[in-house]
Amino acid sequence: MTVSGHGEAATSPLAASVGLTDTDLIAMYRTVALARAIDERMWILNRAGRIPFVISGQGHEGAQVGLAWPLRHEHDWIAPFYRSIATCLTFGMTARDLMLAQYAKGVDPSSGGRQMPGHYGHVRNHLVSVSSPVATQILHAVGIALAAKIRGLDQVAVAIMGEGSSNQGDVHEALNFAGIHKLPFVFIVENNGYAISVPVEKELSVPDVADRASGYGMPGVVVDGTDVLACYRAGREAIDRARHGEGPTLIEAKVTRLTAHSSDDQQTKYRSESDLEEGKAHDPVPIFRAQLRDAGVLTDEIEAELATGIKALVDDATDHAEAEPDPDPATALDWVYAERWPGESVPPWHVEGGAATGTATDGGAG
Ligand SMILES: Cc1ncc(C[n+]2csc(CCOP(=O)(O)OP(=O)(O)O)c2C)c(N)n1
Ligand SMILES: [Mg+2]
Repeated sequence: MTVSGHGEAATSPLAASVGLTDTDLIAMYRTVALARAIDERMWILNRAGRIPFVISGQGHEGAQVGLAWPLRHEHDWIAPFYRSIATCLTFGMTARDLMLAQYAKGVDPSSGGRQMPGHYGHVRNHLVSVSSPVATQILHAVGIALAAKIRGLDQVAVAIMGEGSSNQGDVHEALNFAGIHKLPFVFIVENNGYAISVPVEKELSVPDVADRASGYGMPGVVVDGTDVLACYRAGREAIDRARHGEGPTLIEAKVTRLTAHSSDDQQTKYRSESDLEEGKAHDPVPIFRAQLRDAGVLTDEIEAELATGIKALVDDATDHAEAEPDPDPATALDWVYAERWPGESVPPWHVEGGAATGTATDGGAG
């Protein structure tokens, strides 16, 4: 089978164990690997002085792809956070979309260059624009879940953040409300053991964020964030529960942060050599790759085809973003507040009549 052989539905025992086909598993791996390649390119561009700031998803990609995979595209909703590169790819954003945001170009679909770097969003793909004050997105997502329930839309809303952010007061209010009203909502915490330089022992008084779920009357699930298929199973179960009116779930994925907090941080100041080495053993990319090779799903031929395709996509996204014009400075204050749009004019970034247009997805279940 080749990557392009989508017509074939070969099913290895590994794929069958999660109710997917080998084609699905290869598409998942491709999204994980594409997210990593885009992320690595961003760091190079930052060091080369081309983009001002990188906040990385490296180490989180496996959990992000597995957990978001069962959602319905352009139907369900995600309120992501700044590390959600692989989540955004899984849910329909393209390499070009992400790179346009990094370069803050006029046609950047996240915000037309108005947002902070890493604050992705996409109208057509139902990705809510990231808010800089951490955890505020959970209230947006719970509000969407409430609206979906009232309107009978069969939609599920997901909020995603780190474990440090999950200590904010907004989270208590949101989970309490979602639990009381049995909303179609899933709360995903990507626990990477740090909130910038603060280690998890100084963030939580309990071993797991998921321990708190019972206080809100919902299941709390801990999942190994390096195990893409375990994340897929946990995500599917929670999303099915939410869609069938059984209420919200809290999923905590244990991940590792392979980079500094951001390109403005130096993590060797507060992390030991052994901590950093240990992190590399929890890198989801080689772990998923080895699992798929052992299962006979990934072959040399497929890997070579994937690698060529991913490099071409990242090169294309970089060249495209480099070539696009910056936003017109005269419009800097336009479309920031609601007074002009949708009432008077429409932002020029991939939006037509309130629904974004855009290109075919690079990642995700398609
Ligand atoms: C309300 C608020 N307080 C502080 C910050 C500064 N800040 C940005 S990211 C971050 C750490 C968040 O840690 P965590 O939630 O564990 O996510 P991680 O970055 O580790 O993925 C902090 C404190 C902020 N953006 N908003
Ligand atoms: Mg963290």
